[in-house]
Amino acid sequence: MLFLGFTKWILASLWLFQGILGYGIDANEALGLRNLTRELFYHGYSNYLDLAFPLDELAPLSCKGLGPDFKDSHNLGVNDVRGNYLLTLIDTIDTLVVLNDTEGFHEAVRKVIQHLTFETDTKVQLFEATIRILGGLLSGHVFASDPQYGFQLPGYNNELLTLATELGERLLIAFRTPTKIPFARINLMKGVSSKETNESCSAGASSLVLEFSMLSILSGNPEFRKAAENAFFAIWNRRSSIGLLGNSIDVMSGNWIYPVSGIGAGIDSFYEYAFKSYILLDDIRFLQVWEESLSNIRQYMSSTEDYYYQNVYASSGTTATYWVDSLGAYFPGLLVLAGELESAKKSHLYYFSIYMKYGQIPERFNFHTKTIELQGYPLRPEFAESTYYLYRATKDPFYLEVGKIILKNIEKNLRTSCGFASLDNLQTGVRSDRMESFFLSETLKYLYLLFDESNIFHSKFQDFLFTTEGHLLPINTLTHKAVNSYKRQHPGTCLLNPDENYAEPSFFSKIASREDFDYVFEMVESSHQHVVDGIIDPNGICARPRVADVVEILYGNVLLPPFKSTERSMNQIYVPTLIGNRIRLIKYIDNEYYRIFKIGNQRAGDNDTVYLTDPNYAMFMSLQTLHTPTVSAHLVSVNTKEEAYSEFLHVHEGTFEEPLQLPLAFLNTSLCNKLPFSLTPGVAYIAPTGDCSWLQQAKNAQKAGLLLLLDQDPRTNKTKLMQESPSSYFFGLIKPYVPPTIHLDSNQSFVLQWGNITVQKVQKDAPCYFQNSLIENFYVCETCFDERDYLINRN
Ligand code: DMJ
Repeated sequence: MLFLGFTKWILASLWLFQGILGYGIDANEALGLRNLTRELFYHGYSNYLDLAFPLDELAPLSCKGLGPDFKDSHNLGVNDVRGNYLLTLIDTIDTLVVLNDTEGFHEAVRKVIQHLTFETDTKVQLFEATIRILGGLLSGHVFASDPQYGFQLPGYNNELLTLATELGERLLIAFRTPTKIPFARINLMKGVSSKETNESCSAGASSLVLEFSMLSILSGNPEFRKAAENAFFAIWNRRSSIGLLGNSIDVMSGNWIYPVSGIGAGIDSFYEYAFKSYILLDDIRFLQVWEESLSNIRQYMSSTEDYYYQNVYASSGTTATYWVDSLGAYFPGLLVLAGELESAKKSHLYYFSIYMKYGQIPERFNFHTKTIELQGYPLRPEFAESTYYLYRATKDPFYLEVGKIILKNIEKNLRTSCGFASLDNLQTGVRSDRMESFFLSETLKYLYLLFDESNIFHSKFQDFLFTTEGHLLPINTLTHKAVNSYKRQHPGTCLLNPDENYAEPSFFSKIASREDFDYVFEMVESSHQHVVDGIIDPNGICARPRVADVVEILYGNVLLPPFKSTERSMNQIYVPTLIGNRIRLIKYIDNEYYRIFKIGNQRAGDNDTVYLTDPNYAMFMSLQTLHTPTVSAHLVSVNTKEEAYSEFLHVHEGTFEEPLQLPLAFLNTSLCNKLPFSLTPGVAYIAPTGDCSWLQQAKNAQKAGLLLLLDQDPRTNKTKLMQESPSSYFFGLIKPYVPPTIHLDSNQSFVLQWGNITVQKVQKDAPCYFQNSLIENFYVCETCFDERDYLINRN
């Protein structure tokens, strides 16, 4: 009861924000949200200073300070980050700059100078010490020292840089391994213990380049950059034959310990630092790593068209786990930075749909069972971070709305009397007494920037880069010169999609009106009616569509409901009958073509293919049916609703009434790898058993052009359906129907083309007759369109 109760409560609170998506947030409201973010920040920060400082973290339920767990050295979740070194203060230092709080910033710098010492007997994680402490100190130094930004501290004598250099020197010891891959943990006072584990995660060992390079640039000592760079490439050079990194590695031998690849926990910031190091240092080698990585991510990890990315075995690229983690929500932001805007939007939508399902993004969400695997929410920033990047790139008000939902949810559900609590279990609402430093360093920083259009980092000082902990590092000739010998301009690389590079704020959401908006929610089995409802203005005050550009075609008796509804399977739409089905078309920008944007109840996007499967028109199929061995087949397509692995594959109801007559061909390679050739239409193929999952084989078969998947071995009659890997299946390909296209010819007549069948022209507003009389009573009218339908499509 409690379980459901809390979820409902969260969702109920989200309902407060319904009805506004798509109307935009005006400047006043954005200002209000910015100020609310500011208020939340100071609630957390002042309480930290009053109740916790100089300890590392604030305990938001017991209202006290927290340092390392000295009693239990194995408590890594705590000891990896709390080094007894003013963690929250240092991590927060440049958020004060972003908030334009000069006095607060100066006060913070003075406190650090007065209290910080690294002569402390604590063992910390190299990565955490680097991104939170070193990053914070370096960023603080840049603003305290350089007058051009307006935050210079009077009397400042490079103390933060001196402290950063001291920390860097202590950390350098961890890099002394035969592989140059650093140990994951180091005692600040004593160095690396002889009993220290050899295991380090890839992200932890490799994503140190930004901070260490900046330290070299500012201190003049090249050793820091060299060490971090060696570690980065030592990890990269151990990628598998298909270009994938493992999750954790033995720093002494260089052998992978957990050879599973992904974009989330354990590897995440490797990719981030590949691309960002290229930006900061203008070093082409990092760009090459990023480009190769992205291509491999897309090939092996991307599920269902870039909406989410799964963990795969590094050696084979086959599925290893069935969850996405909340850390992976940074990836859309990184994709934006790298100019991959379309993929970024999709991936962000996927996380958004999870967010709306639970009112937070759980640590792990199982994309197969569509349930939570790890229940916590420790105030992480990644989703807000990506939302921020996407807003800067698109200026789509949808992202402001998302930010507003995140912010209000934090305020309503996570605020305590002295700070902000994490959630131990986001479904029961059980809280934990912890406010990680990244909440002030990143989560609220990104939200503040999201709402603060006039922030100096959006105008005068755009040449800054956020580290993985959200610390601001300047990009300038100094950083670019640091690796002069590699400096090269890479042709064809841009930071943003050129189309949207100069995005202006808009009142309407393009994102919320995408045709895949519902689809992504279905992928995670989330209800979002309250979101969609808000897209459409019930009072009709939205921009009006161009009426004449939308037409509707009705077949047969329009009073009859469709006999069977149209069905979507991924990017294919099956239309079981034309009778009574409405097809809506919208004019292309070039004014020559109409594109179908809705068929029956299905919205059709640019990448969709429409298949008419109306048995009345079976003649078309028989024209292409070939003869020889008989194979019984089930029609299989992609579907998101069924059980088991059927988010990818779904057996349509009923087999073909008549067994298909198809020539058989045998493949000598399994479908575990992508076929190097395309399958021939009209031929059924038998593939040998592969040792990867059935799902993987089916996906590869689909890429090769498969329309039908046979679940039955015609020789043994053995049916193996919907089982997990590895198993033997048979794949066939036939193209009994080809997609119809409709366009307007030079005489302003509609033309329906259906494969190589001769089609008749159809006069507008007149009944039409096809040559073979298969389609009767074809009507076109210009006015029967529904404004709502138009508004939820993107034209
Ligand atoms: C932050 O400390 C950093 O963003 C890091 O890269 C991983 N994620 C945490 C917050 O979730």
